[in-house]
Amino acid sequence: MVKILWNDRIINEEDVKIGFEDRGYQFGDGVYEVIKIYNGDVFTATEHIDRLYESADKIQLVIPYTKDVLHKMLYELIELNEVKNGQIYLQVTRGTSPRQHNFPTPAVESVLTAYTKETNRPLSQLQTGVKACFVEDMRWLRCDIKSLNLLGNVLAKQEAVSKDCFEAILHRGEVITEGSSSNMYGIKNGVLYTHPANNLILNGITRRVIFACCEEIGMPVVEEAFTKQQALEMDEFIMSSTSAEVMPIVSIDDQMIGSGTRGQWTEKLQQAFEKKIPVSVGI
Ligand code: DCS
Repeated sequence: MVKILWNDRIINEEDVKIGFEDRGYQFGDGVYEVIKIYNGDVFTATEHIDRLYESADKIQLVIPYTKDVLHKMLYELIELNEVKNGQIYLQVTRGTSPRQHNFPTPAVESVLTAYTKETNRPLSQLQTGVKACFVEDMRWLRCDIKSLNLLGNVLAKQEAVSKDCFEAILHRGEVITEGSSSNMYGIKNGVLYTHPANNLILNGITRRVIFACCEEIGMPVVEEAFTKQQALEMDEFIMSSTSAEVMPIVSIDDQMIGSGTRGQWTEKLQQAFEKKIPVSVGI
């Protein structure tokens, strides 16, 4: 029986009751996280939980449990569901109350749900790399918040998939921001370039792990926005996310990047990343 974390209780899936007037359902009024489980251990759990509370804070949503309690509940959940390798999806909404745009008056309890899922690492794509395409970034101006409102991201990913691409590279005008569910980086002459962590992108947890990896392998990081044209002229290109890890992008809009295969710096980064995850099955 699959167990779900529902507020501060872990219960059977069929016992979870979500109101049709849940503000997450009606407005996308809430925040979420996707966290990776490697070898029964939650990877970068503290960073994800911290970012969840930061996102909640930015939309004035109160999570009525301490970070510590949430941390313990997540461990309990993966133990009960016996997940070895997979992920946790966790979301918190502003609760259930008669539909009105402004916050419920009086305030209601937020609604937290978290569940686990077994997933495999994308091992072959980490070697071969994936195709991407440019898509105009049509999202709002608070992309630093990991909000449940994902329509802009959903439409961008759909456009990419319809073009047989793994990911959409979003751009505002000529400037690359990030992916529909990932961060984007170009590598030129041994330097890693990526958009600064401001309101236009999500400050990815994998992005932070990549910065640590860059330090270890002696690769300078420049947090500066670059253009679509500059992207096409990079020696190597990568995207990162909790599920995609350090993923090579070998073509954009059917134009080859560098040699059109995984580059040497990408491989070094992947190796450094691999050493940080609790299980090493090789890439
Ligand atoms: N940018 C966006 C818009 C994202 O949705 C994500 C993660 C990232 C960057 C990368 O952040 P992490 O490195 O912290 O994962 N998106 C999650 C999602 O919705 N599915 O998988 C990861």
